[in-house]
Amino acid sequence: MKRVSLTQYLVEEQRQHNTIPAELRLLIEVVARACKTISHSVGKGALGEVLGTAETENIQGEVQKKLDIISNEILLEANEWGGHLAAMASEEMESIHPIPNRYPKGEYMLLFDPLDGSSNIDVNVSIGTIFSVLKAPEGMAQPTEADFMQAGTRQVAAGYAVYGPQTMLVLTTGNGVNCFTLDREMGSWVLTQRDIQIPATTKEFAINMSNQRHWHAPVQRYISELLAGDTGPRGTNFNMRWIASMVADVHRILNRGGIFMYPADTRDTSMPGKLRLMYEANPMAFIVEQAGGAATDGKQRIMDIQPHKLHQRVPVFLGSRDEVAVVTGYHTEG
Ligand code: P6P
Repeated sequence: MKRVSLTQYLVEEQRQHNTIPAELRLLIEVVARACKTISHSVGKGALGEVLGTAETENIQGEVQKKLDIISNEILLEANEWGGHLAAMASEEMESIHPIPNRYPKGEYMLLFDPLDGSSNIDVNVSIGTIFSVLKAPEGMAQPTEADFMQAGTRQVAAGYAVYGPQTMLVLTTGNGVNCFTLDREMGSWVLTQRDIQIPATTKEFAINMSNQRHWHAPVQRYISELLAGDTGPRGTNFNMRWIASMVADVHRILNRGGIFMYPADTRDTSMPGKLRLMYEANPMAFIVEQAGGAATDGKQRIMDIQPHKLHQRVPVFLGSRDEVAVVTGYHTEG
């Protein structure tokens, strides 16, 4: 197959769909370059003295890994000077990060989880970077958190990099989902999968089973039916995978179908589930829907949720659309 670079793909998309203005193309290329740098750091492991914890906690109250902080810094420094952003927001930072006054400001806002799956860093399991792009409100002066409170349907781009056996970049700007593989020798992203489509049905589910005793009734019922296999109402056997890196689980689902779930449970009346809406659930929901899948919080489309807080959490059910419809149906049945 003729090698198509990320830049060529973005230029051709702009010609065909007029949905990637030059400033957005610059933003995507800068983020992709930052992901290359993160991939390089991640790949060094112990040799780069980047493993282990940083003895600090983030806003989520999670102990930060050295690579969490390194990845966050890489994304901030790469995106500050280009003139394409008005502000950034990160899982690793309590408040938003306005562009310093010494740099020009642009019309986009970038949100990211710089290194998702941190618990896997020190044991050499795939991790990733997730990002979401919103437009800054017209006439915005000094950006505030309120300017970021836009539903997922307002995203103009979303993507993730997965740092696994290959380093891959998965991207949507609203016209399907495309995948690029990092050519480490050339240092370039090469288009390797066009217009990924998630199979509508699946026999594979992803959930952290250790939380089973805490699940609400609809999830209890749904999972017990999957586990009953061909002896139960589903009449067929299901397989289970749980990598505990959302990026890696979603990448598998994009390629072979499946349903990923991180439900709310009886422990967290105030904190519905573990995953964050703005920089995990929304970008992944955009990608999954663009690949023909579905993404709900159990009752409504994730991308329709009106955010109220930058770091708010949301229950997540996403993947093969027919399977998401089953578990959503159990929630709406009550
Ligand atoms: P658990 C990683 O910390 C993460 O945010 C997601 O990437 C992943 O799907 C989930 O949490 C794993 O959670 O409870 O299984 O460790």
